[in-house]
Amino acid sequence: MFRTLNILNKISRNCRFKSTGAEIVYHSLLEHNVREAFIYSGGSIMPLIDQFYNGPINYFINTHEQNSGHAATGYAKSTNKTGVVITTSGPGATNLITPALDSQNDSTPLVMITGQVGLKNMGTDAFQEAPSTEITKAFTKASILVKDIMDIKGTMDYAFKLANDGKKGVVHIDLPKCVSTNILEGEHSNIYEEEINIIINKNKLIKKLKTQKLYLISEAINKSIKPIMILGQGSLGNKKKLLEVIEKNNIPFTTTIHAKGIINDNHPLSLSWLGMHGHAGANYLVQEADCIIAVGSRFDDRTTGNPDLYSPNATKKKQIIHVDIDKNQFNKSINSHINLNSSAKDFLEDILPVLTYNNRKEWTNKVKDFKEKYKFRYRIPEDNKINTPMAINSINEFTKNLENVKISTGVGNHQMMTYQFINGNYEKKIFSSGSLGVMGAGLPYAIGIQIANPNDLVIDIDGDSSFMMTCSDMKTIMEYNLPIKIAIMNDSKQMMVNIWERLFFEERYTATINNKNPNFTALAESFGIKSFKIDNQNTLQEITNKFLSHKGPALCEYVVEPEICLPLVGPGKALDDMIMFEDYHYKKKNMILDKSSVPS
Ligand SMILES: Cc1ncc(C[n+]2csc(CCOP(=O)(O)OP(=O)(O)O)c2C)c(N)n1
Ligand SMILES: [Mg+2]
Repeated sequence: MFRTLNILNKISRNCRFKSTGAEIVYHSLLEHNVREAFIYSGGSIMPLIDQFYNGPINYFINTHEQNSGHAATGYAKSTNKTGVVITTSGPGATNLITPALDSQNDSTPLVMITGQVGLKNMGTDAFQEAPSTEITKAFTKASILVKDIMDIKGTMDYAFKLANDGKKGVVHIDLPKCVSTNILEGEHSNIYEEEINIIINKNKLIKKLKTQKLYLISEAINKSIKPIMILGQGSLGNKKKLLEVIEKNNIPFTTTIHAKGIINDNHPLSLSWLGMHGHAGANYLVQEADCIIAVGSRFDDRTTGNPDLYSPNATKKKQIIHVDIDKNQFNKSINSHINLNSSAKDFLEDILPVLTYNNRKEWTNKVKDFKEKYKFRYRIPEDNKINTPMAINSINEFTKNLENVKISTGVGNHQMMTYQFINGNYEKKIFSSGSLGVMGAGLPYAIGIQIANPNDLVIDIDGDSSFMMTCSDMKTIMEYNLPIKIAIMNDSKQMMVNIWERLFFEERYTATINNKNPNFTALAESFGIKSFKIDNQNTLQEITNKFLSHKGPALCEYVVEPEICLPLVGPGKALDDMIMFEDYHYKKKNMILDKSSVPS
């Protein structure tokens, strides 16, 4: 701490007396409380990277800029901090596009700083030149090419403010090499002062405008017979107030994947999570509800099914309510009848006093029935073999009563099954790429999560294909001796897509079968990572326990039988038009139904 202050003082002195652009950026990172950053070097960014030499900010190097971006995203998702990723120009910047879009789409605060060729060389197809801000401005909250050293400080302040304002997201700063090596002669400009004031005043204004809408919302909820609250990522951090609201008015709730666990899945009013592979009870009752209250959720198409067929009763009654901090989310996919531009926190505080008690016995009983009736199911394969749900269940057995577990996933069936079979007893327990759905995020996410939460048990539950996309980052685990546990569900398939080929492409299996996979355990050992392998039921729990109790980094290959993930809302179907477990497996004789498949 003392060392940090010293450096801050020294740099602030330097800022007044001839700081370089790179020094100003580094100073600003310290001012914004950045203590960890994910960086990857290269020519144009060297002046800034050089600032990290013996400096107080811990830096981490992944094996690819995409991984650096995902690690910064995992870091930010698992904390209330802003992720910071710094790369060079050209390929360094373009390699960041995928994680930046992932971060933006999942509302994760990320400041990405890229090097750029000198201003005079821009537009000449110079070595390692890319039109970086032109590419990123299509999806970020702001993409700023800093042309003058005077503007660096103001730009950095604005970036951290904007990334965390309202619906959080990505701000990209592109830093030409001449700007980072220039020396500031005069004062910092106040280039974004006005924008920062607008952000501050906008938030005050939003608060004032709400009264009438709140009245309409309370009327709708109070008279509703079958309300459901849909909780999204924007509602995280408000467990206490949420409990008061739902319990006072007996409002059942369901969540998106990101908000799973915000209130324990075991709560009697919980319908678990909803959507394409979500809890069938939640999907059925969202369609039956007469009032939908979506809080901090943007009606992502994975959670609505066919929007034209969405919640017909609530639509008819004009009682679809959308509360979101970002008014641009209103009426994007689902037309809502009452929109409230508010943070979840303010909304819950304001609505609580105007709700009246309502016992809604019939509706809440139905919720309990449906929750039980449609609990997630899986089969037990023959010949003592295991499948992905069984493997995940064994991980759940080990972790379900622990408090500091954080799990990342790849994208695919294993991801959906993780949400199905891991206990949702607290928020921010499972992290995955929800909106962009990018395979390969699991391992670098876990790295960022472990760095941000050094004392937690961090597990990456990955698919064989997802893992292969970024597995070079085992080197990063080895480099920093991060005690991450990698659980690979090896079904030798891109199973999620393979199933779609089975269901919707007349079983023409194309490009979804991994005929050959590497020897995962030998691969892990070559990175100095302890390895385990499980291919049968007898050793499943025992080896899982050993694997997860191992002190350092470890990888376990689960050799799993391919398994379909159900329920499934097919393309173009209404949310309650699902392929159900019982229907799909009816008459299948080679599998035994597991009656006790739901974790408590
Ligand atoms: C970068 C990227 N490319 C393609 C896809 C499309 N996709 C979604 S799931 C999936 C298969 C995933 O396979 P695996 O990681 O083995 O998981 P499994 O479904 O087998 O559990 C594919 C190809 C994607 N989501 N991300
Ligand atoms: Mg697979």
